[in-house]
Amino acid sequence: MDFEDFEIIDVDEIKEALAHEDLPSAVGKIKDYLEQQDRVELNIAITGESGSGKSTFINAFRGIGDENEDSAETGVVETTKVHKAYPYKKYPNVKLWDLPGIGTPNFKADEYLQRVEFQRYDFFIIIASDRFRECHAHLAEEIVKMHKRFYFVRSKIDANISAEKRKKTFNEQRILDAIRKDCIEGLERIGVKSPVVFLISCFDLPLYDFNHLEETIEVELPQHKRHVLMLALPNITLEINERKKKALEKNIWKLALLSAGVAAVPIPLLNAALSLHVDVSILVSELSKYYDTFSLDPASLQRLSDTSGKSVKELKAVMKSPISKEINKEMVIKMLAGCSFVAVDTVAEYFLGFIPGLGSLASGSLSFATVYLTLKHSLDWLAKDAHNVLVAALETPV
Ligand SMILES: Nc1nc2c(ncn2[C@@H]2O[C@H](COP(=O)(O)OP(=O)(O)O)[C@@H](O)[C@H]2O)c(=O)[nH]1
Ligand SMILES: [Mg+2]
Repeated sequence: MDFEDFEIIDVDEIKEALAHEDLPSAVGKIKDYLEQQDRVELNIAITGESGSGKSTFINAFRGIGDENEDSAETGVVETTKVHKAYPYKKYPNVKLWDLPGIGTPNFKADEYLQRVEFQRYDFFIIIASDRFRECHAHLAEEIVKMHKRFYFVRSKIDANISAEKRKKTFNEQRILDAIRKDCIEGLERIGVKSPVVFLISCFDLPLYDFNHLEETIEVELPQHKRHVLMLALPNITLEINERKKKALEKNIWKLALLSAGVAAVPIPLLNAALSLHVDVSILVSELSKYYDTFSLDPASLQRLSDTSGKSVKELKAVMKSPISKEINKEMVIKMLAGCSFVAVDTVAEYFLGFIPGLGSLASGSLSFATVYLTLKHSLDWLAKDAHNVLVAALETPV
């Protein structure tokens, strides 16, 4: 047990949660909170000219290819005039909306926004794949007028780079700067203050500004929406990997209290006299969530293999954690029983200091501490595995 295992704990948050309640009612509240957290709605509108790469962006942002059965259709001539929702599979309340193309001859931004029911969306992503145009300006202006937020994305950067590479004077940074400048000036002309433009290639998201885009959206979202976006997003950069870990860490003490606080089944410990009272299903579902959010599930590994050129076997070879196999009840019970007694004791003692009544729970502080440690270590392991998988995928073959 290292001291750093405690650093993730927001003691004030725990004290605050328990300040006006006895433990059973606090546990009830924590249960509601966790359930609601996963049900938060988030609606993201993706708009831009036809052919700008909206549908491709939607697939990439959902971590799927362009040819899955529920992918947004790409590369086709857009005829549709309706907006269509693409929910995340594991978080169906988080939806990306494919909006009809803008910039058609009679395009009117205000009518367009009414037609796509603009109130629904938490924010808009405007995608341009070429120069900044009048239709972008009109739309951005109108979105702001409706008191909504937009993020301006310039897509297909890879195509610009490879076209310019043919020139003798090729300089990547200069091209990126010029593209950015064109869009920024366009936005400034309509009065946007300090506009930010995100350069992206949907064919290679980790390059360029994707990370910055994701981080900016996250910071600007209300707290309760941040968490679900963070979990839903595919794990595509080392920075996102780290932020996912931080988001999940915050829930560990809540889950431990919940698991130890509800009518739980006794699990005998190897060293006899004591038994734990733990709701194992809470752990099974949380650990499965870790897998999914770190994109370590078979479908995500396959997709990473397709895009990186590394075989699934090569990617799996760098997953070293003891739990990099299937998650089930038996395996969780084994982990709980295998927790070091000394470490559990240290954690229990630490928490007894500010969770009044913990010792009096039927299951007691021992169960709480064991679940806490099991989740904490599993999260550390899986985040590390995911980190290694990303690094392996990025490595160029020798
Ligand atoms: N090179 C490159 N092509 C892209 C990118 N994004 C989309 N495309 C291609 O641009 C075309 C139009 O994309 P699509 O997503 O269907 O555009 P939409 O009409 O806005 O939905 C397709 O052939 C895509 O493969 C990108 O980032 N880089
Ligand atoms: Mg489309």
